[in-house]
Amino acid sequence: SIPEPQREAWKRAQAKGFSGKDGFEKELVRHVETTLARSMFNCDEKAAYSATSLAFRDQLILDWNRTQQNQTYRDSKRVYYLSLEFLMGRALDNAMLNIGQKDIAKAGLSELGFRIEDIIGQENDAALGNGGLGRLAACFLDSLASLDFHAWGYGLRYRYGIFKQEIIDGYQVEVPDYWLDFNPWEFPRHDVTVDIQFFGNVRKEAKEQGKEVAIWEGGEIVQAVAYDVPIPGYNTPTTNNLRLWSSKASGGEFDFQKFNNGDYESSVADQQRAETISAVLYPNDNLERGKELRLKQQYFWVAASLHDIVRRFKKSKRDWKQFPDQVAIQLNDTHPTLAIVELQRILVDIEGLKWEEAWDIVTSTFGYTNHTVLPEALEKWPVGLVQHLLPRHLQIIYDINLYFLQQVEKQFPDDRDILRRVSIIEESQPKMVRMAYLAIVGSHKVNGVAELHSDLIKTTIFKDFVEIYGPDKFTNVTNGITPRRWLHQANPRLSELIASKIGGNDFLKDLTKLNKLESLAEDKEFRKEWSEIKYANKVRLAKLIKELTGVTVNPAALFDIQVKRIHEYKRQQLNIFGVIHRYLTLKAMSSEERKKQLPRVSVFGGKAAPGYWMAKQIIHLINAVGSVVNNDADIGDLLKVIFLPDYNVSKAEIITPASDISEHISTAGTEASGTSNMKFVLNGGLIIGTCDGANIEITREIGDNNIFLFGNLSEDVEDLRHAHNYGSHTIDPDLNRVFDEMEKGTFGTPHDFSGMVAAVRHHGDYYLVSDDFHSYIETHKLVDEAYRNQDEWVAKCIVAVARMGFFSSDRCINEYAESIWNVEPLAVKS
Ligand code: NBG
Repeated sequence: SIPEPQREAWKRAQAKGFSGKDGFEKELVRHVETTLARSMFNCDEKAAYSATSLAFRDQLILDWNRTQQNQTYRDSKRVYYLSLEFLMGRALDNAMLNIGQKDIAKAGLSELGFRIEDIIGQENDAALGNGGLGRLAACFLDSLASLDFHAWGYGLRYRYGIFKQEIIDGYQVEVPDYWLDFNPWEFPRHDVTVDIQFFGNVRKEAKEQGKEVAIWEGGEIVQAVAYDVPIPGYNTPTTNNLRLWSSKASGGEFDFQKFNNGDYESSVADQQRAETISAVLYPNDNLERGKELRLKQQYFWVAASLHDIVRRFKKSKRDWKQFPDQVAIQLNDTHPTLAIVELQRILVDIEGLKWEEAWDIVTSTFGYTNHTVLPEALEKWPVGLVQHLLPRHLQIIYDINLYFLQQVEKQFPDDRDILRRVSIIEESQPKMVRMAYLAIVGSHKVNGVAELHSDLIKTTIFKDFVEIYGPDKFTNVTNGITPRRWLHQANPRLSELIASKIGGNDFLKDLTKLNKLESLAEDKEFRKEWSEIKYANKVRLAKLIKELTGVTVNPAALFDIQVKRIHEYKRQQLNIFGVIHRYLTLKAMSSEERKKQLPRVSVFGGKAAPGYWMAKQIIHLINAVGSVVNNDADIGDLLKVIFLPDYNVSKAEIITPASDISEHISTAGTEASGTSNMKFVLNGGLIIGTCDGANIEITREIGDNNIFLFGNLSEDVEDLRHAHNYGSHTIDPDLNRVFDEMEKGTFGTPHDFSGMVAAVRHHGDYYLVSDDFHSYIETHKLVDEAYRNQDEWVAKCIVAVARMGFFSSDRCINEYAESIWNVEPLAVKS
């Protein structure tokens, strides 16, 4: 650092950031004219976006520097959130709002000839995630910074995020997402690199006093380069860091030796192979496919992050025993489980600690969050693959398992079968490493993400582990969402109305303050303002629908929305079958009767994993139904069916505030939590849902007369499935009518949809579509009836919003901090 006598000069020259509208305009124009080398004669919206972002990035980075210096100086315990996905969406709007300068930017941009919405709209989403799991990580980062926790996120800097979805002839087509085109929100740290080793072999070397050390050598080295993304807290100078690793061939661009020897192609190939590691996000939600490259991604990211964490710890010259007092690492699902093994390796092989001592440190450091009970989503890696890629790690996994099983054997001497059941190594053909078991054994706390889910993991997939460790190791932290993005940013008018009625913006930092709204539910004037905002939000969505699909929808109709990844367990098929049923019912009516019906718009959105055939069929059916219904003159505005292409975070910000009712209709016991359910209710929409995930707690909070629940309960699912397979399985007659119509070709070639029909009629109806169909249809009738009474409907919405305080991700983060991480917030000192 700079010697004392020169520091005064530094301080005089210190960067200050802009203040006020004029200051902003100056910075914007400076960036246009110098950084971008343009002028007022060729500054288009893209350039104005770039310059605005650069101006705000400068603001952020000053706070970032201050926060990081402060955190280093205070040297208190830090939280590290390891997640393979961070579904951040756009950054500019969020940055402006969190640092409280959006009004300035709006005024400045307008003076310079731009509309702020157009500028915000230029940004590509940072789509480094699939669905709920990745968006949860993004909400957590916002809360950690907003609450002044010392916390870093660690992830991968994918060159391609989740694919873009186009709908061509009613089918999903995947297009690569070139999001890094221009990204002002990241700081490349070419000086922060870590060499990551793969393959090779392990040799034991004798040391003094009969000790042995394992030496992992040979193989190949890939370089990890850090890219830092500043995470601004809301209304606080705290600006935390998200560090994303990018892969590069070690030793620079390419191997000059090979190049000089004329082997140009292979030197480029090496470089490309290295860069492949961080090239693409795996596009599966709730599904694991054991691909070697995925395992490489996991180790690459985990090893780079741990190296960084350990390097930071070692600077403080503390004893290793204090590591868990300085470091809490949260594993977002099992994807980063190798971090457990890597830390044990660092401590034993490199730092020379005894196994037991090291293992105590490791298990006190990690916490593991489980996000699913679906068997197809539980990660397992073939032993042979791990052996080949990470030979030393496999040995350590075997040792961890050995000590663990010895302990279990002592504890349950009479239960021979338990060892087979809980072993980290599954004795199958081929043998597999069970990552969830490894994560449990290596962590001090395991949590689920909603009450029902946390109960289910304790009684089903992790039952034996509750016996072994006792129930206290297992806990629940119900998910939440950040009210900054999901209310203030997505629904500015509603946020403003609320602020004006309950005495200011404080609710954005303490969402329980919304409860002051409750008394206004009966206030006629307030209800009117509320409805006007909802209507305006529906107009905004109608415009987007028109732009993206060409279909005109009536904003006065009831908007019924289901947006999320397409998955059989989430049951978009139930929804579209229900829509067909509605269509058939309308068709069968006289025109007089039709006039009495409530107009509806059914909106669907979501991506299907590229290899998920059934999910793609569902998308195709929705589009096929849309093209029939939307063009049927008998129906007109009574029913419109929309599939919105390329659902992502920035579209969610427009869709969510526009819903009257949204659908959260997973088969009971399958959706761990869901988080869009919370977003919709917080934006003044009611929900129709099953007794699953967080729907149950939402009901408890907002009251069961403000939610439309239907369907079988999770405790009955197993018996129903059993009955389908071994008893008689009669299909709901209304559903049969829907199927008959599909088979008649009403919506195009019946063959295109035969898989979906067969899944229910002939293949055991695993997701209980037929069992829940009747109550689903009946509940939609109740929705229609309730919507007719607008006064009551709006009152319900207001009461529901007033009672949503619990679902802020701030509450979640405080729970993690207290019950899992043992950390307290520390504001930046000026
Ligand atoms: C998902 C669940 C959702 C939950 C999010 C966030 C995975 C593996 N799980 O229900 O399906 O809301 O995690 O916890 O993506």
